[in-house]
Amino acid sequence: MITRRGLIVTGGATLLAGCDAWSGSPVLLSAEDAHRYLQRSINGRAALAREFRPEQRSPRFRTNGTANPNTPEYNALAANRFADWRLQVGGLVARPLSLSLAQLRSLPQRAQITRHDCVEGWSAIGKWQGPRLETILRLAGLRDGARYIVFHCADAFGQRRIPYYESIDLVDAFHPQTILAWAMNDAPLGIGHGAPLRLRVERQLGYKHAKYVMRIEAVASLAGIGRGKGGFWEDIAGYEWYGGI
Ligand SMILES: Nc1nc2c(c(=O)[nH]1)N[C@H]1C(S)=C(S)[C@@H](COP(=O)(O)O)O[C@H]1N2
Ligand SMILES: [Mo]
Repeated sequence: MITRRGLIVTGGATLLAGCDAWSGSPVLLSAEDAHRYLQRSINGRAALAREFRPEQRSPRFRTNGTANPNTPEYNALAANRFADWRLQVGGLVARPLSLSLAQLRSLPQRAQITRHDCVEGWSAIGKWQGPRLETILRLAGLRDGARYIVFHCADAFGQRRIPYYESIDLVDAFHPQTILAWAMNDAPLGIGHGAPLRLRVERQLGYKHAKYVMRIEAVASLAGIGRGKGGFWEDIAGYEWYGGI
């Protein structure tokens, strides 16, 4: 017998009782249905995005949104190949961090070949490498009350020059495929793709994958950041905050 969140498997039949996803009277499920249900609802957000083989990578991976922040500060950092760049980690953390690219490269690394899906309707497969966000958050130590991780970017987008930012919750922050990538297709990230560091949050749409990440902030609430909807596109165009694929 398995009991998890009200799911009870007895012999060949399964009784589902008192689960929020299924209101009304208890439902009888086959063992196969029960298995599928467990996969989807219990592993749901923790499931891995599909990974691909090297030869499945797209020959061309377009850039989208900002292709170069082109501010004096960013240009100065880029001119020095980001040797003076530091990732700031702050907010609700026990130990604020300032990490160089060399330090990020010396942490345990994860590499993954995944498909990027842009909400505008194009996709591309590429290889990404960097430390897991979890590794950095453990170094910094999240304080009580931290619920979201906000990524502040170097670029200001559009004619109104609104700073790009994004945010994710702790489920995605600790997801094994959520990494801060400094390499793409085995080369340092190019400026078009977000140099020196971008987020990969593989279960979500392209706009969540913040490029040009300068600062990471742990917060209790998204109110007071930008217009409070959790991201640049969420604020200005009503995109979903959770851009699940
Ligand atoms: N800082 C920043 N991050 C960003 C964007 C942007 O304009 N600025 N565009 C987003 C969108 S809509 C997509 S689809 C991807 C594009 O990533 P790419 O340029 O590497 O293809 O970056 C996302 N992250
Ligand atoms: Mo996108």
